[in-house]
Amino acid sequence: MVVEIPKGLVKALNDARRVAVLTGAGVSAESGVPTFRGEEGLWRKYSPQELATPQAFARDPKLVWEWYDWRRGLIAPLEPNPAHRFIALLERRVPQFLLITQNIDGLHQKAGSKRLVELHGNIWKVRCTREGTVKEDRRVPLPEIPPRCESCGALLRPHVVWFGESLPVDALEEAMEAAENCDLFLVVGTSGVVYPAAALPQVARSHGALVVESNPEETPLTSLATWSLQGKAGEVAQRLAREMGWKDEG
Ligand code: BV8
Repeated sequence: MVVEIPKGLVKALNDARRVAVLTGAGVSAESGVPTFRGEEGLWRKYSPQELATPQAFARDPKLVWEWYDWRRGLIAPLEPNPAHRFIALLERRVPQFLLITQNIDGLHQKAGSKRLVELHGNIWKVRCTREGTVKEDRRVPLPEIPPRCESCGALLRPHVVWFGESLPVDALEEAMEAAENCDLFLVVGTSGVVYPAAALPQVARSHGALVVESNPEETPLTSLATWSLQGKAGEVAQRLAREMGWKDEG
């Protein structure tokens, strides 16, 4: 399906001084990372309540870590796709930019994005449940499950935000500020059902920003969008880069 790029969008992207981008699992789908709610989504086999909550971790840390260890093994060899690269390119071409990702896979960083906040943490970081210290840990597979803190022996947990947990305050504040002040807000590959991230496009819209959505399906955010590009993020990105005359340096 060839996605039509509206002329108005090309002009808006060229004129934009402040751009904010919100991404969800869909931006990593073409890299091979399963989404949460799709056909073969992660939640079909497991329910979020069973695995992505502090209660689940308290009840069965081994089960929760088996799920994360499996996801880490799956993600480790994967590469960014043209959508990640387009977003990293966009960052270098607009005066003010912020990428707000809900993803924990680290593929935006791998694509060269620098100005980003991770609203839901990062699967490559672990946190000591006793000391609160956060470390990067890229061991795949983990040598022991559940892994323990090498300095105090307490359980380690994934440094991600589970349901019912608050988002990192500074990341959320930075995201809100960007949504309130941007003139263009791109939403890529999110089902728009998880809050407070899903509220950001509405914040941008109500502060006068143009909102652009890239998603093969309609979402609760589609009605907010000035332009809705119904297609896969990687394909839309390549079409958009071509219309903008930008080469994908990636
Ligand atoms: C909080 C990290 C305050 C872990 C995740 C009732 C109403 C409203 C809100 C709530 C409610 N009950 C509870 C809440 C709050 C809750 C919430 O929103 N629940 C929802 C389910 C109703 N939120 C929270 O708990 C948040 N915290 O509110 O704190 C608080 C404090 C104390 C007590 C109470 C409240 C914390 C939420 C963070 C949860 N952590 N992940 C991990 O990953 O293991 S959420 C997880 O789902 C992801 O991180 C992601 O952010 C989120 C949303 O998923 P998406 O990224 O959108 O992915 P999804 O699969 O859903 O969709 C993929 C999309 O891509 C689809 O649209 C598809 O069409 C599209 N797509 C597919 N292929 C492509 C594509 N797009 C482009 N190209 C393609 N090729």
